[in-house]
Amino acid sequence: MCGVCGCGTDGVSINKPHQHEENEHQHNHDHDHDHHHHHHGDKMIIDLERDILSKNNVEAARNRGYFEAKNIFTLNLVSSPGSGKTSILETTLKDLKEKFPFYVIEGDQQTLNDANRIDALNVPVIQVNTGKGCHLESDMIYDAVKQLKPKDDSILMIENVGNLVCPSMFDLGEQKRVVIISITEGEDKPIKYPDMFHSADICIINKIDLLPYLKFDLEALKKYALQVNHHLQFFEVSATTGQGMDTWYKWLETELERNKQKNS
Ligand SMILES: Nc1nc2c(ncn2[C@@H]2O[C@H](COP(=O)(O)OP(=O)(O)OP(=O)(O)O)[C@@H](O)[C@H]2O)c(=O)[nH]1
Ligand SMILES: [Mg+2]
Repeated sequence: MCGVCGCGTDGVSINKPHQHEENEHQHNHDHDHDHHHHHHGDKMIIDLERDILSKNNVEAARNRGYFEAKNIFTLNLVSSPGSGKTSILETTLKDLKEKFPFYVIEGDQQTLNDANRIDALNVPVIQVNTGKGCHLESDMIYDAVKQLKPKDDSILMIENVGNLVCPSMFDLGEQKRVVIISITEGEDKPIKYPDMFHSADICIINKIDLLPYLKFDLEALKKYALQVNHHLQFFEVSATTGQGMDTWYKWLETELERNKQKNS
């Protein structure tokens, strides 16, 4: 069990799309719930939390060193379920895959659905199924990267498990963290779930094609998000219509170049 967010880390599996199809609807339920530690009040929980996060941070540093040495520009895409992480990836890959070499790591508790969507675009992808886990951790990225074998000077997109809370605490060794919020979620999410917005470098506001149908205040969303992170940069897009995607591509290209200069 994870002492940070209470989720389990049992049953993690790393799969290539279209393989291990039997994993899609099954989950290993014979895991051992009798852990080898006992909680004596809050102290044990705090120690456990510190251990898990510091272990993750060490492994994140290892990942980051690997990405820097190979000049792989790595992004960690985080959002609540259904904000459009995979849709934004699909549109981005369709538009830019001839220009840059992309690799994708998909994180979900179960299914190969998202990996199959990326695989359909002929972009190399690995699915990490976290089982009971509600976020990706650095060692899962390390294992997935070993299978994915991204080339030097490429872009690695990591789609985290849909969850607006726990992934914020786990550095994966990425260069930039991208938080996605869709306008159907309500403008107050950044102040309700501040850690995710605080830890992000940029914020993609998705599904703006739905603005005419919703009572949603875009300026209020930005105001709330800036309250928790005044460096946050916004991109207003629709993954479906492609509206606004150019501004995000421009950012990606600029940061890619900046990252290359830094690593050379
Ligand atoms: N109208 C509209 N729908 C969108 C847009 N982007 C995504 N969707 C829809 O939103 C739903 C969820 O999209 P996904 O891309 O699967 O979302 P996700 O964040 O990857 O979801 P999880 O991986 O399950 O967390 C799908 O039905 C998409 O078609 C958009 O820009 N506009
Ligand atoms: Mg997805």
